[in-house]
Amino acid sequence: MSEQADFHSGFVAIVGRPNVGKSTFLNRVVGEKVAIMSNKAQTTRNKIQGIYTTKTAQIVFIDTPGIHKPDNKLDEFMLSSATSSLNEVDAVLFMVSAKDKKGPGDTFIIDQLKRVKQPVYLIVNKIDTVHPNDLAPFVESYQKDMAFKQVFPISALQGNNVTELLTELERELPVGPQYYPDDQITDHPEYFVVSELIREKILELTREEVPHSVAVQVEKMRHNDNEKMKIDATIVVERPGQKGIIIGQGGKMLKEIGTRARRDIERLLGEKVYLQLWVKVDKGWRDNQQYLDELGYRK
Ligand code: GDP
Ligand code: MG
Ligand code: K
Repeated sequence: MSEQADFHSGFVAIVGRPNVGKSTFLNRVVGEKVAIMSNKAQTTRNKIQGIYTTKTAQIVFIDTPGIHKPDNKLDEFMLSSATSSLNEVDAVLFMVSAKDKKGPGDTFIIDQLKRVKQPVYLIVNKIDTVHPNDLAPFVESYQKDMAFKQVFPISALQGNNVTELLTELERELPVGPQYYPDDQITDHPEYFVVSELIREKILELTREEVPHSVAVQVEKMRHNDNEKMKIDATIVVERPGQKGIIIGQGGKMLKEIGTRARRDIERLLGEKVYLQLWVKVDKGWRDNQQYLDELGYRK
């Protein structure tokens, strides 16, 4: 796919205290089916929660759990990986509930967000529950703590102002490719989630050495003779160096990616899986339309 000058895409993280309405928002934006499916695949960090695709843009929403005051070592680890992931996305939505007073939980999140270089939007959800006059002082109580790129009062439940927010995000995201096929999500959700789980392990294990643009194509998923689900998937990278990193010394890295991905896929599908991974270099894969068609990507 040649990157069209008018197609924007990128990753948007949603953070906020429990019950502010993050899932409700995602369900409204991407459709219940996808959001529920992703919850099933809930595993580690940076779970993709939903993908919003139009003719001109693709917004990939990422859930960022673990942003709360740590009280043990695991929490600390979760927090540091969560905050560092906030610098890898293109924009951050900080969602609060107009129904609830600002609490220590919000203040803690704000302290983390102050260190984020990406644009941070304040999303004031549940405006259907408050009097319009109360909105301004509520917003000010947050704005005195930090500067937000923009403030969006919304009702995820009723839909108010959600379209406007999506339009702003489309504009904010850089020009880029359509990372994910739109049809595969609904037609073959398991293919999509499986490829996502593999991709997640690659990014998790290789850190910054392999870019987010790495593609994973699930070629086949079928039961073989001994009833095990056999999955073949190809990891597509742009440079031989990246292939080397993914394979690792003596194939160690690829094995680890496969082991971790298989565990999550088995949990997702509820059955034993035999996972075979291949790595392929395609220098211009993002420019090659025929190849992208094969992968299920759209122009
Ligand atoms: P999450 O924990 O941040 O994912 O929050 P949920 O999406 O699960 O929502 C928590 C509760 O708030 C649910 O009962 C939702 O129905 C409710 N809720 C979410 N958005 C709104 C809204 O815009 N208005 C109202 N009145 N309730 C909402
Ligand atoms: Mg939720
Ligand atoms: K998803």
